[in-house]
Amino acid sequence: MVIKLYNQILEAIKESETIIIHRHKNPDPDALGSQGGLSEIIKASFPTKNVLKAGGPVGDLGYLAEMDDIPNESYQEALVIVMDTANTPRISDERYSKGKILVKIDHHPNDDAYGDIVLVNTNASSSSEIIADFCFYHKEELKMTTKAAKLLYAGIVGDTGRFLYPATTPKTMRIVADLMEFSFKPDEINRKMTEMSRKVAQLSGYVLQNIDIHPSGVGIVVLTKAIMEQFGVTDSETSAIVSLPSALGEIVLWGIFVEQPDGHYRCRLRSKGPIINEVAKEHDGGGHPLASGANAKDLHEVNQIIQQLIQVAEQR
Ligand SMILES: [Mn+2]
Repeated sequence: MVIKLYNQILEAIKESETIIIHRHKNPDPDALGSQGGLSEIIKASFPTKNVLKAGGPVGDLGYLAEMDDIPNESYQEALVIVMDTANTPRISDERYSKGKILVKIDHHPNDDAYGDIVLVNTNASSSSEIIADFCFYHKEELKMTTKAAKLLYAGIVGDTGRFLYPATTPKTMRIVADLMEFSFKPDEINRKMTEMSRKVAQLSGYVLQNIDIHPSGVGIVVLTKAIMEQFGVTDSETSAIVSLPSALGEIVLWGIFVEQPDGHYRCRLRSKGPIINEVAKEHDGGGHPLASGANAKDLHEVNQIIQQLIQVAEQR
């Protein structure tokens, strides 16, 4: 199944002069790594093709990939490939639908199977792993480069939490080994990805001191606008604290609720075992069974989500 899709996608790439690669909003290293990695591979393999990266600001991840300025006309005959994005509202740059052919490549559950070609592999740790596998499978025609290997490595490290999460498989490690044969410096990437600003370090201290732990094993962190202001951090900087509660043995699953400028809460849900994406789906979200995102319009809805999480934890 996957091999057939690999062939179809390679054919679509060969037939297109312009290839525009999108990814999700608020990009993480896997979104940028898979987008940038695929872009580098296509450029190296087919130097005459026009390969462009679409999407909004990349925050403090500019060391991975920068976006291109893309005129509307470029979409007319373009092959559009969307990386790492489960559903269409999450795609960065709405022009994704303006191309000739649309391809979805992702590892999240395929609830929204948009696109003419849909390659979704939920067994892959990351979209970057899929792109590396795609490239190595077609190694006669697709060229892995040092820059692509570095980006894909960063994406895999990001989505596996440095190989800590259960999505890390023997295949993930084999692919990582092959990527490490290229001459980038993995330790440098690891350090960059672990690095935090002083204000995020201080916010981490706050989170560990103030996390609420329900007897069922649910960890709860609510970051209001006032707290964010106190630490001088933005929403995108809070991604650094999402995995912190995992270190506490008594926590089984947890929610991080971050108030947004318009007053709604962005919710990140994580679990060590019990399935939490069903809760996310009921609150304008979705994602992996053990790592999902949702949105709550106010604190009342945040409390509803917390009650649902407690139910999930108590049912296990
Ligand atoms: Mn991903």
